Amino acid sequence: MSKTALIDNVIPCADIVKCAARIGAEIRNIKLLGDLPDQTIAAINRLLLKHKVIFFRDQGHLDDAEQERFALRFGKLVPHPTLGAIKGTASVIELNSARAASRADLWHSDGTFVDAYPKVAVLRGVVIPIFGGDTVWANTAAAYLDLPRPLQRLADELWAVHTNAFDYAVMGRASEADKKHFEEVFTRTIYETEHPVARVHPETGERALVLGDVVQRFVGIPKYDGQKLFDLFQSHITAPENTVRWSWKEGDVVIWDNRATQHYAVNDYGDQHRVVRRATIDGEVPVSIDGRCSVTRIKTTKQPPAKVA
Ligand SMILES: O=C(O)CCC(=O)C(=O)O
Ligand SMILES: [Fe+2]
Repeated sequence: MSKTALIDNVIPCADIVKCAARIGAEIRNIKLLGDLPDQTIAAINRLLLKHKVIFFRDQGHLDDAEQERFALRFGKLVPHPTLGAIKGTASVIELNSARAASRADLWHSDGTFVDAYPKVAVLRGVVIPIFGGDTVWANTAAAYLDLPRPLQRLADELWAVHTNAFDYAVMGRASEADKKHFEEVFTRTIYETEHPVARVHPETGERALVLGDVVQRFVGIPKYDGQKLFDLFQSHITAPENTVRWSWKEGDVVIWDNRATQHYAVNDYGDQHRVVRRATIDGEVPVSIDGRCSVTRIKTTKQPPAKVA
C-alpha cells in the first residue's frame, strides 16, 4: 500500500495528499494557471478552507503576472500597506534574503496590524537554499478547539492590539541594516489595530485565534498578566502537532488561509540566497463571537527627515 494518504479526489486527474492530521494538504498533478476552470478553483478553495494550507510542487512555469492571475481567482489583489508591490504587479512582494529585514522569522498572520487584513496568500519559491529555509504553518482554528471551555470563553471576550511597530530589535537576529530598513520602510506608517482574540471565520463559521508576535498588548489587561495570557494562547497555536512544515523546492507554490493560520519562516539557512514572492488577496474585517468588528485606532505616517539646504 502507498505510504501517502490520498484523500477525496475532487479535481480531475489531480491527487490530494494530506500532510498532517490538523493542517496541510498537497495537490499533485495540477498546473496552476490564471484560467483554470471555475470548478477547479472552487475545489481548491474548499480544500483550502478544510486543510488551511495547500502545497503544489513543479509550478516553475509561473512568473509574477501568472501567479497574480491565479491568485486573483480567490479575490481582489491587495498591495502591502507599507511595502507596496513590485513594479508591474498589483500585490506581489518579494522576500529576498540578500536584502535587509527579509526573513519572516516570527509567528504571524499576514498584515494583522490593519483591520481588514489579507484572507489568502499565494507564495512562490523562486530561489531556494540547499539546506534550511522551510516554512511552518499553524492552524489557529484547531488551536481554539484545543482550549478547554473556560479558556475559550476568555478568548471569546478578549481583544488584542496588533501593530507593525512591534519591537523588531528584540528579535536579536536583526542586524543594524535590518533595523534601519524596518524603521524607514516597514513602519513608514504605524498602525495599531484592535482585533478580537477569537474571530468567526466568514466562510466556515469556525472560531479562530487572532494573535502572533505583532501583538502589542491585550485591551484592558496589564502587560505582566497579558504576557502570560499571550504565551498560553500562542502555545496552543504553535504546538508541533498543530503545525505543518514545508521543505521548499524552486517552483513550489503554497496557498494559505490567512484567517485560520499563522506561519513562521525558519531562519536556518545562513548566508545562502533565498527568494520567495507573494501575491495577496484582500480580506474581510474580522468579527468577534458577539458580532463586533475589528478597528484600526492609530494610523500615523512619519514625516520624512527635513532636507538640509
Ligand atoms: O519566507 C517565507 O517562507 C514566508 C514569508 C512570509 O511570511 C510571507 O510571505 O508572508
Ligand atoms: Fe507572512
